[in-house]
Amino acid sequence: MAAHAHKVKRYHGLLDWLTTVDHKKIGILYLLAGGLFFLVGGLEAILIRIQLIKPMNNFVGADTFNELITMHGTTMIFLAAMPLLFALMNAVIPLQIGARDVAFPFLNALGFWTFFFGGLLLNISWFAGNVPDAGWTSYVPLASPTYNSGHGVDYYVLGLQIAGIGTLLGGVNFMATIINMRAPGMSFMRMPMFAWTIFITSALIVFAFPVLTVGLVALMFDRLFQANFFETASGGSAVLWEHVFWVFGHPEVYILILPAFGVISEVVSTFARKRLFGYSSMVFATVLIAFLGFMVWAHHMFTTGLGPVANALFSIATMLIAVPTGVKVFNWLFTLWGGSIRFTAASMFAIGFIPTFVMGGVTGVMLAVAPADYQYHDTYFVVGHFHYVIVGGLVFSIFAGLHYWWPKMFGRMLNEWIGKLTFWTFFIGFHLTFFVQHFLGLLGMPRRVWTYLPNQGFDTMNLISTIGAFLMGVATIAFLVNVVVTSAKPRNAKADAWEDGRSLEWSIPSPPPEYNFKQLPLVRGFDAWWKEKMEGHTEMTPAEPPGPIHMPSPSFLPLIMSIGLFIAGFGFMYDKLYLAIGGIAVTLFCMFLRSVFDDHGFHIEEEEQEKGVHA
Ligand code: HEM
Ligand SMILES: [Cu+2]
Repeated sequence: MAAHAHKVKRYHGLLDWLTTVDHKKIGILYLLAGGLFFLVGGLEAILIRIQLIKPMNNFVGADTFNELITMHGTTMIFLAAMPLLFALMNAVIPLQIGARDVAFPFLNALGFWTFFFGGLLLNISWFAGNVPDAGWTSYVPLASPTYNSGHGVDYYVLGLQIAGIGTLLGGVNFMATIINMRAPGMSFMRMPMFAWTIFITSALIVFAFPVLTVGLVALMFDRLFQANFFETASGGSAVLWEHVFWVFGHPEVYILILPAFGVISEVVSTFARKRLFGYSSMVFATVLIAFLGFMVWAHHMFTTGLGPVANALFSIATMLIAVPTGVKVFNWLFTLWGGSIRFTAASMFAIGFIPTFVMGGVTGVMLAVAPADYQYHDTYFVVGHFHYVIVGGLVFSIFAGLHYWWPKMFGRMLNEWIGKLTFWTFFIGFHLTFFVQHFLGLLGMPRRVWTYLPNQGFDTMNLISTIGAFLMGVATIAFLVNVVVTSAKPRNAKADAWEDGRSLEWSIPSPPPEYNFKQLPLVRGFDAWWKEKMEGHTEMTPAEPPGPIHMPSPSFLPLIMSIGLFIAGFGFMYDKLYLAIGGIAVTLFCMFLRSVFDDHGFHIEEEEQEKGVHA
């Protein structure tokens, strides 16, 4: 214990989770919180579907219905889908690039707690009796103080601002991590595909989230301080909000789907026991999708009256995205082609993803035809389309990623039988729910309607859609049962849990020790671990000698800083200036403490490290 004298307090149990800056533990926190919000968003979806199960139903009132669709969409996108992706990013990326943690562990913890408290603030609105009800897009003037004077939309505006800080910090962190923390020898073009998609997604976050933040601040000023950014009568512009929202909103859907593409590439390649086909074209397709993703936002506004020239340009740009996306789809098919495919729960979700996502993509191209969109816009065809890409795409891949990396995160393999039951009930439930919605839309059923008249051809398909939603509910319960059943099993998953692992995370124990790698590995090619195995090595070649390992200190500050913002949110909303100032003061004081007291961290000495070269 000679050289490194800094005594750092290490916590255990709950205090350990409240102070951790370890990416593996932060990944599990994102999984818990994101999973909880997925269940909340899923319950809201079930309630929506019960209301729409038959014409003229009054299971819930019209106002509650508006609150349900608003909270369902907002919760699922910001508080469930993205945090679940952050769970996989935190659990896997440092391991895949051969690092001991992310570039900024403290910031990583702050990112999690600001997301969590922002999400909490938003959902407390259900108990405050003031729930956001202007749709997840919160269009003005519906969301402006003139037409929406309650505090509902304030919860949306303030909750998303706080949660958005977390996402932005995450984007900055993972960009810095992937640029600076790659193991010796891991050049960019040797990185696993998942790491590439996370790198590009982080760049999208850095460019898109500030746009949303600016919009939310302007809407907050309109609502809380009588500004007129979007008040048409006072010289503001309602269409401006739509532009601001979708300049963020469309890249947001790529922030969701690019990581999903990365998961599919990993899972398909591992379970086909084949190198990913067209690796370089996959990388360039990802970059191209991200770039074009910023050029298409107005396809959500074809009917707003932007004019034929603008509509034509955004229509063409949107269709262009189908090309790099098609490249990815064919590369997955060619990876499977000729492979010795193993059908595990993970690979079934990945293989089920491909045709399902393509169906969502193709209806996307249909929607990109501006004249035709005058028919599709704001109908159930649109609801069917985006659920095919978000649920059929993203949620399928999250299930694939969780079944695939669960042994690495928890040291136990999920039960395969229950896993396959989860797949089939979710797959069938999904297509039952959303396929018919395309036809409901073509028959003219608008979205966001609380109920509908009988005998317009909507009845049977709405019944089918609701039955499908319940089946997806059954699948989700099956997954939860699997989690509980598996947690009772011994922690005996192997390092290379699927025996066909290709990237670095499968070269270290399941779960990895706190410091991940005893000695950082030397990477000698793409599919680094597979390459070593094919040359008969049972471990990675070390890139450094063994020695003491430096670790960052745990800290309460990220939690307290986020609680400060949470309190300030209430202060601003209910005009309690002392609360607003008090909350901000707490946050600023923590920042002051963090900036004046150096964190020297601590060292794990060699003798404390687990035995075995890279154990
Ligand atoms: C898992 C099962 C799900 C079901 C059964 C479901 C069902 C629905 C339904 C019926 C609507 C339309 C409400 C209407 O316009 O009348 C809706 C809206 C929406 N859903 Fe889902 N959904 C599910 C999952 C998801 C997921 C995972 C996401 C995102 C990650 C999502 C995002 C949205 C969004 C953004 C809206 C639009 C809300 C609005 O109009 O403001 N949904 N959902
Ligand atoms: Cu879009």
